[in-house]
Amino acid sequence: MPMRCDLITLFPEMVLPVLGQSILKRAQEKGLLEVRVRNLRDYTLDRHQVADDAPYGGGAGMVMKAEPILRAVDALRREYHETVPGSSLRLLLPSPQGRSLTQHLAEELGRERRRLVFLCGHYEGIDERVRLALDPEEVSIGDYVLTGGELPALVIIDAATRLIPGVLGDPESARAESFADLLLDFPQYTRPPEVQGLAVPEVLLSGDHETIRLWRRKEALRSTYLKRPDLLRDRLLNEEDRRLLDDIVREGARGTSVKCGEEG
Ligand code: 6GU
Repeated sequence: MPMRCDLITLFPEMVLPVLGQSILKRAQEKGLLEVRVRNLRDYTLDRHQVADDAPYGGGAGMVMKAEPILRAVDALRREYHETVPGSSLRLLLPSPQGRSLTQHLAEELGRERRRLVFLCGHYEGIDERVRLALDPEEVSIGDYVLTGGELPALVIIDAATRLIPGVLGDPESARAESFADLLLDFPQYTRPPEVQGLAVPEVLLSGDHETIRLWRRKEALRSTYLKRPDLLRDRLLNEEDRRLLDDIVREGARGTSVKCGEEG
């Protein structure tokens, strides 16, 4: 079951190149992700295809008109109702006023069977009647202001797509990485064995899988303890994690790169 998305935007050219690269591209080729990008201008009725206008009450900037967006959603409903009777849409409105995007929400969206329809606003905002008429779910990607919903929509799609089984080559990688169990990543190294006098920790060359597993777990805990202690605060640690963390605290804050021979 692929994750199905529709992006409604005034700027298709802002999102298409991103969807055509790397893992998002491969996920689509594998049939695990489907993204359709709709140009909002196609849902205007006037000769000049105007999708924005000055705000009532005055003030700077432009406001996205409600009707083209409502018409676009209406067209999607009809279109998908024809192909899959009873299928419904999950309307998402990227907005700094929304609930925060978390790993938990990304997982949920990756499993969603309904189509995800992203209503991408731009400029000073969207006519409030879009919210009143459609009651979309507002999702924020952080406490800062962006120029539009296109980049957040891509961020949300990216975060959800990499969690779909089969998207990443190794099923371990989605799980082991940052935040999957709410720990930061352990440090990674690749060839050559030395770069500007900096060596690869010897344990990683040892071939001893259990020792490597413990080292990585410890470094993930260390990185989290040093950089994001809030992630450890209300977390139940198992016996092994507690022992590793005790070691880390005793060793003191001395960065994430641990020289070999200093272990145990
Ligand atoms: Cl989701 N949209 C917009 N337009 N700005 C944002 C945002 C979303 N999240 C943070 N800033």
